Amino acid sequence: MSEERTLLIVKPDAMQRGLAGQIISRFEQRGFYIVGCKLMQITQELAAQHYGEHKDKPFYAGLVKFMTSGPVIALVVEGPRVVETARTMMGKTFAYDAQPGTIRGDYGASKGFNLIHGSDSSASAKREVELFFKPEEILEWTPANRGWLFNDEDLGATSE
Ligand code: D4T
Repeated sequence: MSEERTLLIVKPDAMQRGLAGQIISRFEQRGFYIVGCKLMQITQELAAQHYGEHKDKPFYAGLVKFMTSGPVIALVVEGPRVVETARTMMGKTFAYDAQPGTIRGDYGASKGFNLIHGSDSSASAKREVELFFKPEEILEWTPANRGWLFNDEDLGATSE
């Protein structure tokens, strides 16, 4: 099983509420590792590219206004099956609907203020990482405890 990468965004509501550290910490605790990280304010252009699939939806204007309203932290996080696992950790899209134990279910009760973005597939992850990060902004490294975080033999045996 090879490593996977996903794009996470700590959204403006989480930043304004001082929850970035707690949210990022969950991914570290789970065993995933940060290979890219930047504090930024998303521009209209970047928001339009990132949320292009939603441009005709009624919530699009509000979504772009929210996502461009203040600082975010964009992260590239790595580890086996990180795309799917991160989505499980985030919980359902609308925070009021998300299970306790998930990030959205533990910190949110809103609809659109849902704290975090995570790529929804390997293809989306590749596209979104390239949208937010230049290749030189991603650092190749392996944490010292990697061998105790993931059993690569098991992962290989169970992967499709
Ligand atoms: P993101 O992309 O922000 O991580 O969220 P999800 O992947 O979980 O959900 P999504 O792409 O379907 O929606 C993007 C973003 O739009 C907001 N939204 C969505 C909203 O305000 N009203 C709506 O009806 C929908 C479907 C919430 C997340």
